[in-house]
Order: sequence, then structure tokens, then C-alpha cells
Amino acid sequence: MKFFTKILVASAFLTGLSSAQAAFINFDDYTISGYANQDKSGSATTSDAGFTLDLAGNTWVDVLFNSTITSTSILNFTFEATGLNAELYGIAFDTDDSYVYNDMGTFSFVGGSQASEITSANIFDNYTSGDGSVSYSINVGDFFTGAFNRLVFILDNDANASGSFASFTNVEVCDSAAACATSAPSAPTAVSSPTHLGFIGLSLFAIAALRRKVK
Ligand SMILES: [Ca+2]
Ligand SMILES: [Ca+2]
Repeated sequence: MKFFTKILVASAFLTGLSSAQAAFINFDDYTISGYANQDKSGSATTSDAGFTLDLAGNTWVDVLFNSTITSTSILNFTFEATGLNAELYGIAFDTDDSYVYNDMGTFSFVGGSQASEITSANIFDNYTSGDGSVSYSINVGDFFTGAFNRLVFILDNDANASGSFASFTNVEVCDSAAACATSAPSAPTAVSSPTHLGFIGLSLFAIAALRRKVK
């Protein structure tokens, strides 16, 4: 009987969590740390009252942010890169401070000259420095699920220790499009779970519908 009570409490707690309205991450509320062995040069700072994370140089950083990704989960953020075009731009979900190059299924890249080389990751766009401010609404739950305790923000440029800049603004992880603080771009297009080999093309198609220039 005690066991049963515990289950009820646990499920009520989970229901409360899943119905919570998403909110933008305020980076000033988190400690920003170097991730794995990839915080090599440059800096991580905040702007826009904490709602923008600004990376410079060649650095991957993480914040301890708990999330549970289900099949309906959405990752929203506005991205802008300037300066030298970097090798990788992206956001990853992780459970520890390390990664395996051939097992990056919870990594989402939106651009960079090396993004297409990482076949184990999800490639959602071919953003190039100077493309301006672009808002992404990525149905990450179609690509992976699970519980995570950190978010990783990636500006990778091993060839140039300085000169690249990337900013991530209004980042949110929502249980569903309806729970997002970001209003959905017009006519969001859902993609069914693709096979790994096929999903690059499908993802670009989805992002083409969801990619939205911000004035
Ligand atoms: Ca890891
Ligand atoms: Ca690199």
C-alpha cells in the first residue's frame, strides 16, 4: 500500500511538471561552465537582461538545466552569428560533462562548416555567419527523448581561436508547441519520426517552414 501511494505522488508530480508553461532561460540565473574539453578560447557572457547568451571564440559551454524530452517536446531559440564563419553552431542536451563524437544524437546543429561531418548529430539548418537573426522552432522530440540535466551551447572554431561570435536568445524547452512562451511561427510543420539516414533532408524541410527571420 505504501508503494502504491508513492506511485500516485510521483505521477501527480510529473503531471504538474508536464503542464508547466515554459519560460525563456535567463542565463543570469545559471552558472555558465566550459563543457567537456571544448571550452578552448574566447568567452561566454550574457546580455538582454540575461535572456541572451553570447559566445565568442571557440567554446562549448553548458548550464545545469533539467528537462525531460518527450515525443512532443519543442526547442525554441533565436540565433545570430557574426564574424568568421564557425565550424559548428548548435545546442545539445546532455546528462554529463562529456560527449562521444559518434554518439551525438541529442546534439542539434543549425550550421557551421563542419556540421555535415558529424553524422551522429541532428543537422537542422545550414546557417552561415552573417545570415542575421533567425528563430528556430525544432521538434526535438521527434529525434530523441529522455531526461537531461544540462544544455550545451556550441560555438566551435578550432581553426580560429578568435573572431567568431554566436548568440542564443529566448531559449526555451517546451513540452508541446502549446506550452511554449514563443508563439509558434505561422503554419508550423510537423515531421514524423524519420530514419536516421533520411532525417537530414526531412529536418531541413521542417526548418524551412519554421525558420523565421527576426527584424
Ligand atoms: Ca555526455
Ligand atoms: Ca571543429
